[in-house]
Parts: sequence; C-alpha cells; structure tokens
Amino acid sequence: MYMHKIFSAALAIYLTSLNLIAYAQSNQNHINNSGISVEITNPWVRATVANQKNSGGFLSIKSNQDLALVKIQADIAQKTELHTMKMENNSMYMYAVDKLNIPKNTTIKLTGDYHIMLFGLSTKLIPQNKVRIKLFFQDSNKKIITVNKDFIVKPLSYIEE
Ligand SMILES: [Cu+2]
Repeated sequence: MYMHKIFSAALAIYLTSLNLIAYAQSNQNHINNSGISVEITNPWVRATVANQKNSGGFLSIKSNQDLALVKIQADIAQKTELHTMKMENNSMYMYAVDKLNIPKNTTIKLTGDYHIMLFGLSTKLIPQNKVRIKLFFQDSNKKIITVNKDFIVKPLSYIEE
C-alpha cells in the first residue's frame, strides 16, 4: 500500500475540518433515467501556491440509492485519487482507497478523513475559480453513473464550517 506523509500545516487544516457540518451550498441534484438522484453539497478544492502540484478536494454526497464512489477524474490533474487517512506511530498518513460506499439517504462527507487528491496539476488553483471534477458512481446493478461537478477553489486558509 502506497502512503505518504502529509505536511503539518495541511494536516492541521484537515483535522480542523473533520466531523464538521457542511453548509448546503450550491446544491444540485443529478437524476438519471433510473431515478437515481445524487446530491453534491459544498464541493471545493484548496488553492495552491506557485509550483505546488498537488491539492485536495472536498464535498458531501447523498443519494436515494445505495451507491459506491469508484473513480474520480479531473482534466487539470494527471492523477486523481480517493484518499483516507490513518494515524500510525504518532504520524498521520493518507493513502488511496478503491471505493467509498454511499448508503442511500445518508450524507457521506469527504471533508477531511476522506478526501479527493489531485496530483500533477497543470495549473495554479486560484480562489474563486472553478475546477471541473467528474465523479463515477456504481449502483447495486454495477451500472456506472457519472456526475460532473464544478468545485470552487477556496483560499489556503479556508476551514469548512
Ligand atoms: Cu490525500
């Protein structure tokens, strides 16, 4: 399993954003022809400084069906992963996971512990800009549902409340 240590400043921000309630901003439902609704709340990515090639993405997800988030894609990143974190030997590590279950009618927050990781950014992320990220969900029949979402770039100091 590949793991990497995260910077302490970033860690502090991640930790303070854990378990906080996301505000219902830019709510948008995606309904496909099988009646599946996917609600994405407060999608955002953290701004970058010059020459910084990686960043994190955050959102909350709710659906009226049992789904699993199985893949994430962004044109501005060479590689996009779903990450989680764990504590080991007094250090916080984060690592990629294949999927995240989204049980129906349950809000699942990717606001710290789970998050999106963008690697190899082709552009600097400037606050208020938008970044298009494509989310791939699998339903109980193994059918793939894709949701395109604009993530708003938030300042480096932003903490989700
Ligand atoms: Cu990460």
